[in-house]
Amino acid sequence: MATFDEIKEKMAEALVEGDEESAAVIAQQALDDNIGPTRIFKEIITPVLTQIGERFGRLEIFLPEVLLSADAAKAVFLVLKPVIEEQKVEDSHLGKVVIGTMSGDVHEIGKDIVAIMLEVNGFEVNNLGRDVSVDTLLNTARQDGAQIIAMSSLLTTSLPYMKDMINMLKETGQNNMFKTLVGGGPVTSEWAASIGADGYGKDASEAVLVAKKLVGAA
Ligand code: B12
Repeated sequence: MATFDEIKEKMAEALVEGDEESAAVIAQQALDDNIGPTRIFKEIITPVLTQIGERFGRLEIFLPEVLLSADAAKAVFLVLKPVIEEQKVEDSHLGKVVIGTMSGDVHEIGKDIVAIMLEVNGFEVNNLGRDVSVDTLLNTARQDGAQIIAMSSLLTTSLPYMKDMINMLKETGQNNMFKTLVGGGPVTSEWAASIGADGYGKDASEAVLVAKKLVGAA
Protein backbone atom coordinates (compact mmCIF):
# COMPACT_ATOMS: atom_id res chain seq x y z
CA MET A 1 0.00 0.00 0.00
CA ALA A 2 1.36 3.40 -0.99
CA THR A 3 1.32 6.37 1.39
CA PHE A 4 -0.49 9.60 0.51
CA ASP A 5 2.83 11.35 -0.11
CA GLU A 6 3.96 8.62 -2.51
CA ILE A 7 0.68 8.83 -4.42
CA LYS A 8 0.92 12.61 -4.49
CA GLU A 9 4.44 12.52 -5.85
CA LYS A 10 3.59 9.99 -8.56
CA MET A 11 0.40 11.77 -9.58
CA ALA A 12 2.16 15.14 -9.67
CA GLU A 13 4.78 13.62 -11.97
CA ALA A 14 2.09 12.21 -14.28
CA LEU A 15 0.28 15.57 -14.36
CA VAL A 16 3.45 17.53 -15.05
CA GLU A 17 4.41 15.11 -17.82
CA GLY A 18 0.87 15.15 -19.15
CA ASP A 19 0.74 11.37 -18.96
CA GLU A 20 -3.00 10.60 -19.04
CA GLU A 21 -2.61 6.87 -18.77
CA SER A 22 -0.36 6.92 -15.69
CA ALA A 23 -2.50 9.62 -14.09
CA ALA A 24 -5.58 7.39 -14.41
CA VAL A 25 -3.73 4.33 -13.07
CA ILE A 26 -2.43 6.29 -10.06
CA ALA A 27 -5.91 7.71 -9.41
CA GLN A 28 -7.25 4.17 -9.23
CA GLN A 29 -4.39 3.17 -6.96
CA ALA A 30 -5.20 6.11 -4.67
CA LEU A 31 -8.83 4.97 -4.45
CA ASP A 32 -7.72 1.40 -3.74
CA ASP A 33 -5.57 2.80 -0.92
CA ASN A 34 -8.61 4.60 0.52
CA ILE A 35 -7.57 8.09 -0.46
CA GLY A 36 -10.84 9.93 -1.12
CA PRO A 37 -11.63 11.99 -4.25
CA THR A 38 -12.01 15.26 -2.33
CA ARG A 39 -8.51 14.90 -0.89
CA ILE A 40 -7.13 14.11 -4.35
CA PHE A 41 -8.77 17.24 -5.83
CA LYS A 42 -7.82 19.50 -2.95
CA GLU A 43 -4.35 18.30 -2.07
CA ILE A 44 -3.04 17.06 -5.42
CA ILE A 45 -4.87 18.26 -8.54
CA THR A 46 -5.42 21.87 -7.45
CA PRO A 47 -1.92 22.62 -6.10
CA VAL A 48 -0.19 20.80 -8.97
CA LEU A 49 -2.21 22.65 -11.63
CA THR A 50 -1.61 25.91 -9.77
CA GLN A 51 2.15 25.25 -9.90
CA ILE A 52 1.88 24.40 -13.59
CA GLY A 53 0.04 27.70 -14.11
CA GLU A 54 2.81 29.56 -12.29
CA ARG A 55 5.48 27.92 -14.44
CA PHE A 56 3.43 28.84 -17.50
CA GLY A 57 3.21 32.42 -16.21
CA ARG A 58 7.03 32.49 -15.89
CA LEU A 59 7.36 31.15 -19.47
CA GLU A 60 9.12 28.02 -18.18
CA ILE A 61 6.55 25.88 -19.97
CA PHE A 62 4.20 26.58 -22.86
CA LEU A 63 0.56 26.10 -23.73
CA PRO A 64 0.82 22.61 -25.30
CA GLU A 65 2.34 21.35 -22.04
CA VAL A 66 -0.43 22.93 -19.96
CA LEU A 67 -2.95 21.34 -22.30
CA LEU A 68 -1.42 17.89 -21.79
CA SER A 69 -1.43 18.40 -18.02
CA ALA A 70 -5.06 19.46 -18.14
CA ASP A 71 -5.90 16.29 -20.11
CA ALA A 72 -4.11 14.21 -17.48
CA ALA A 73 -6.13 15.98 -14.77
CA LYS A 74 -9.30 15.21 -16.70
CA ALA A 75 -8.28 11.54 -16.87
CA VAL A 76 -8.02 11.55 -13.06
CA PHE A 77 -11.42 13.23 -12.85
CA LEU A 78 -12.97 10.47 -14.99
CA VAL A 79 -11.65 7.80 -12.63
CA LEU A 80 -12.91 9.66 -9.55
CA LYS A 81 -16.30 10.68 -10.97
CA PRO A 82 -18.14 7.35 -10.52
CA VAL A 83 -16.79 7.04 -6.98
CA ILE A 84 -18.04 10.52 -6.10
CA GLU A 85 -21.39 9.71 -7.69
CA GLU A 86 -21.73 6.68 -5.44
CA GLN A 87 -21.69 9.09 -2.48
CA LYS A 88 -24.79 10.84 -3.81
CA VAL A 89 -27.20 11.84 -1.11
CA GLU A 90 -30.41 9.92 -1.80
CA ASP A 91 -33.75 11.58 -1.90
CA SER A 92 -32.42 15.05 -1.49
CA HIS A 93 -33.65 17.79 -3.79
CA LEU A 94 -32.24 21.04 -2.65
CA GLY A 95 -32.94 22.73 -5.96
CA LYS A 96 -31.72 23.17 -9.49
CA VAL A 97 -28.43 24.75 -10.47
CA VAL A 98 -27.32 25.89 -13.91
CA ILE A 99 -23.55 26.21 -14.14
CA GLY A 100 -21.10 27.27 -16.82
CA THR A 101 -17.75 28.88 -17.50
CA MET A 102 -18.26 32.37 -18.88
CA SER A 103 -17.87 33.47 -22.52
CA GLY A 104 -14.44 33.20 -24.07
CA ASP A 105 -13.13 31.02 -21.25
CA VAL A 106 -12.49 27.31 -21.79
CA HIS A 107 -11.21 26.43 -18.31
CA GLU A 108 -13.53 23.75 -17.03
CA ILE A 109 -11.77 21.39 -14.63
CA GLY A 110 -12.61 23.32 -11.46
CA LYS A 111 -16.14 24.07 -12.64
CA ASP A 112 -16.71 20.37 -13.33
CA ILE A 113 -15.52 19.49 -9.83
CA VAL A 114 -17.93 22.06 -8.38
CA ALA A 115 -20.76 20.71 -10.56
CA ILE A 116 -20.31 17.14 -9.44
CA MET A 117 -19.92 18.07 -5.78
CA LEU A 118 -23.18 20.05 -5.93
CA GLU A 119 -24.85 17.10 -7.59
CA VAL A 120 -23.81 14.55 -5.01
CA ASN A 121 -24.85 16.91 -2.25
CA GLY A 122 -28.48 17.09 -3.28
CA PHE A 123 -28.71 19.58 -6.14
CA GLU A 124 -29.89 18.88 -9.66
CA VAL A 125 -27.16 20.33 -11.86
CA ASN A 126 -27.28 21.36 -15.49
CA ASN A 127 -23.63 21.79 -16.49
CA LEU A 128 -23.57 23.87 -19.68
CA GLY A 129 -19.83 23.48 -20.13
CA ARG A 130 -17.40 26.22 -21.05
CA ASP A 131 -17.50 29.42 -23.09
CA VAL A 132 -21.14 29.94 -22.12
CA SER A 133 -22.84 33.27 -22.81
CA VAL A 134 -24.91 35.20 -20.30
CA ASP A 135 -27.95 34.70 -22.55
CA THR A 136 -27.54 30.94 -22.71
CA LEU A 137 -27.06 30.66 -18.95
CA LEU A 138 -30.07 32.81 -18.22
CA ASN A 139 -32.38 31.21 -20.80
CA THR A 140 -31.47 27.75 -19.53
CA ALA A 141 -31.99 28.79 -15.93
CA ARG A 142 -35.48 30.02 -16.86
CA GLN A 143 -36.32 26.87 -18.83
CA ASP A 144 -35.06 24.62 -16.04
CA GLY A 145 -36.75 26.63 -13.31
CA ALA A 146 -33.35 26.80 -11.60
CA GLN A 147 -32.84 28.41 -8.21
CA ILE A 148 -29.13 29.08 -8.67
CA ILE A 149 -27.08 30.41 -11.58
CA ALA A 150 -23.47 29.38 -10.93
CA MET A 151 -20.70 31.06 -12.89
CA SER A 152 -17.07 30.10 -13.23
CA SER A 153 -14.24 32.21 -14.55
CA LEU A 154 -10.50 31.55 -14.69
CA LEU A 155 -9.58 34.48 -16.90
CA THR A 156 -9.70 38.12 -15.93
CA THR A 157 -11.18 38.71 -19.40
CA SER A 158 -14.23 36.54 -18.67
CA LEU A 159 -14.90 38.01 -15.21
CA PRO A 160 -16.96 40.97 -16.48
CA TYR A 161 -19.60 38.59 -17.85
CA MET A 162 -20.50 37.70 -14.27
CA LYS A 163 -21.23 41.35 -13.67
CA ASP A 164 -23.21 41.51 -16.93
CA MET A 165 -25.36 38.61 -15.74
CA ILE A 166 -26.15 40.24 -12.41
CA ASN A 167 -26.89 43.59 -14.06
CA MET A 168 -29.14 41.89 -16.60
CA LEU A 169 -31.04 40.13 -13.81
CA LYS A 170 -31.54 43.44 -12.03
CA GLU A 171 -32.50 45.39 -15.13
CA THR A 172 -35.07 42.80 -16.17
CA GLY A 173 -36.47 42.40 -12.67
CA GLN A 174 -35.39 38.77 -12.46
CA ASN A 175 -32.97 39.14 -9.57
CA ASN A 176 -35.50 37.71 -7.15
CA MET A 177 -35.99 34.62 -9.31
CA PHE A 178 -32.39 33.36 -9.14
CA LYS A 179 -29.52 33.36 -6.70
CA THR A 180 -26.11 33.90 -8.25
CA LEU A 181 -23.03 31.96 -7.18
CA VAL A 182 -19.57 32.81 -8.49
CA GLY A 183 -16.10 31.29 -8.30
CA GLY A 184 -12.87 30.49 -10.12
CA GLY A 185 -9.22 31.56 -9.96
CA PRO A 186 -9.41 35.35 -10.19
CA VAL A 187 -12.74 35.60 -8.33
CA THR A 188 -12.56 36.84 -4.74
CA SER A 189 -15.19 37.48 -2.10
CA GLU A 190 -14.55 41.21 -2.56
CA TRP A 191 -15.17 41.00 -6.29
CA ALA A 192 -18.29 38.90 -5.69
CA ALA A 193 -19.63 41.49 -3.25
CA SER A 194 -18.75 44.38 -5.56
CA ILE A 195 -20.84 42.97 -8.42
CA GLY A 196 -23.70 42.03 -6.10
CA ALA A 197 -23.38 38.24 -6.40
CA ASP A 198 -25.40 36.32 -3.80
CA GLY A 199 -22.61 33.87 -3.06
CA TYR A 200 -18.95 33.08 -3.61
CA GLY A 201 -17.04 29.86 -3.07
CA LYS A 202 -13.29 29.54 -3.15
CA ASP A 203 -13.43 25.81 -3.79
CA ALA A 204 -15.89 22.99 -4.34
CA SER A 205 -16.58 22.36 -0.63
CA GLU A 206 -17.36 26.03 -0.09
CA ALA A 207 -19.49 26.05 -3.24
CA VAL A 208 -21.68 23.32 -1.73
CA LEU A 209 -21.96 25.07 1.62
CA VAL A 210 -22.80 28.44 0.09
CA ALA A 211 -25.27 26.90 -2.39
CA LYS A 212 -27.06 25.23 0.53
CA LYS A 213 -27.23 28.57 2.34
CA LEU A 214 -28.63 30.24 -0.78
CA VAL A 215 -31.56 27.81 -0.87
CA GLY A 216 -32.03 27.99 2.89
CA ALA A 217 -30.80 24.46 3.50
CA ALA A 218 -27.82 25.31 5.71
C1 B12 B 1 -5.34 23.93 -17.06
C2 B12 B 1 -5.20 25.38 -17.53
C3 B12 B 1 -5.50 25.66 -18.87
C4 B12 B 1 -6.07 24.61 -19.82
C5 B12 B 1 -7.59 24.46 -19.52
C6 B12 B 1 -8.10 23.07 -19.87
C7 B12 B 1 -9.49 22.83 -19.41
N1 B12 B 1 -10.17 22.03 -20.22
O1 B12 B 1 -9.96 23.28 -18.39
C8 B12 B 1 -5.75 25.26 -21.20
C9 B12 B 1 -4.41 24.74 -21.68
C10 B12 B 1 -6.79 25.06 -22.30
C11 B12 B 1 -5.58 26.74 -20.82
C12 B12 B 1 -5.68 27.77 -21.73
C13 B12 B 1 -5.43 29.10 -21.41
N2 B12 B 1 -5.03 29.58 -20.22
CO1 B12 B 1 -4.99 28.50 -18.59
N3 B12 B 1 -4.62 27.65 -17.00
C14 B12 B 1 -4.76 26.40 -16.64
C15 B12 B 1 -4.25 26.23 -15.17
C16 B12 B 1 -2.81 25.72 -15.24
C17 B12 B 1 -5.05 25.32 -14.25
C18 B12 B 1 -6.55 25.62 -14.11
C19 B12 B 1 -7.20 24.49 -13.33
O2 B12 B 1 -7.80 23.61 -13.90
N4 B12 B 1 -7.00 24.49 -11.99
C20 B12 B 1 -7.46 23.40 -11.10
C21 B12 B 1 -8.89 23.60 -10.66
C22 B12 B 1 -9.32 22.46 -9.73
O3 B12 B 1 -8.94 24.81 -9.93
P1 B12 B 1 -9.91 26.01 -10.33
O4 B12 B 1 -10.19 26.00 -11.78
O5 B12 B 1 -9.40 27.25 -9.73
O6 B12 B 1 -11.30 25.64 -9.63
C23 B12 B 1 -11.51 25.61 -8.24
C24 B12 B 1 -11.92 26.98 -7.64
O7 B12 B 1 -11.49 28.08 -8.39
C25 B12 B 1 -13.41 26.89 -7.51
N5 B12 B 1 -14.28 27.22 -8.65
C26 B12 B 1 -14.07 27.12 -9.98
N6 B12 B 1 -15.17 27.44 -10.67
C27 B12 B 1 -16.12 27.74 -9.76
C28 B12 B 1 -17.45 28.13 -9.93
C29 B12 B 1 -18.22 28.39 -8.80
C30 B12 B 1 -19.65 28.80 -8.99
C31 B12 B 1 -17.66 28.28 -7.51
C32 B12 B 1 -18.47 28.61 -6.31
C33 B12 B 1 -16.33 27.87 -7.34
C34 B12 B 1 -15.57 27.61 -8.47
O8 B12 B 1 -13.60 25.52 -7.20
C35 B12 B 1 -12.72 24.73 -8.00
C36 B12 B 1 -12.44 23.43 -7.31
O9 B12 B 1 -11.85 23.61 -6.05
C37 B12 B 1 -4.35 27.71 -14.67
C38 B12 B 1 -3.45 28.06 -13.48
C39 B12 B 1 -4.22 28.40 -12.23
N7 B12 B 1 -3.54 28.92 -11.26
O10 B12 B 1 -5.42 28.22 -12.14
C40 B12 B 1 -4.05 28.49 -15.97
C41 B12 B 1 -4.59 29.92 -16.12
C42 B12 B 1 -5.99 30.03 -15.57
N8 B12 B 1 -4.61 30.09 -17.58
C43 B12 B 1 -4.25 31.27 -17.97
C44 B12 B 1 -4.17 31.71 -19.31
C45 B12 B 1 -3.60 33.08 -19.54
C46 B12 B 1 -4.62 30.89 -20.37
C47 B12 B 1 -4.63 31.27 -21.86
C48 B12 B 1 -5.12 32.68 -22.19
C49 B12 B 1 -3.22 31.03 -22.41
C50 B12 B 1 -3.00 31.44 -23.86
N9 B12 B 1 -2.02 32.29 -24.03
O11 B12 B 1 -3.69 31.04 -24.75
C51 B12 B 1 -5.58 30.18 -22.45
C52 B12 B 1 -7.04 30.68 -22.45
C53 B12 B 1 -7.94 29.82 -23.24
C54 B12 B 1 -9.37 30.29 -23.05
N10 B12 B 1 -9.90 30.95 -24.06
O12 B12 B 1 -9.96 30.06 -22.01
C55 B12 B 1 -3.93 32.18 -16.79
C56 B12 B 1 -5.07 33.15 -16.49
C57 B12 B 1 -4.60 34.55 -16.12
C58 B12 B 1 -5.78 35.43 -15.85
N11 B12 B 1 -6.04 35.66 -14.58
O13 B12 B 1 -6.45 35.88 -16.73
C59 B12 B 1 -3.64 31.12 -15.67
C60 B12 B 1 -3.91 31.62 -14.23
C61 B12 B 1 -2.14 30.71 -15.81
C62 B12 B 1 -1.17 31.83 -15.51
N12 B12 B 1 -0.56 31.85 -14.34
O14 B12 B 1 -0.92 32.67 -16.33
N13 B12 B 1 -5.33 26.86 -19.48
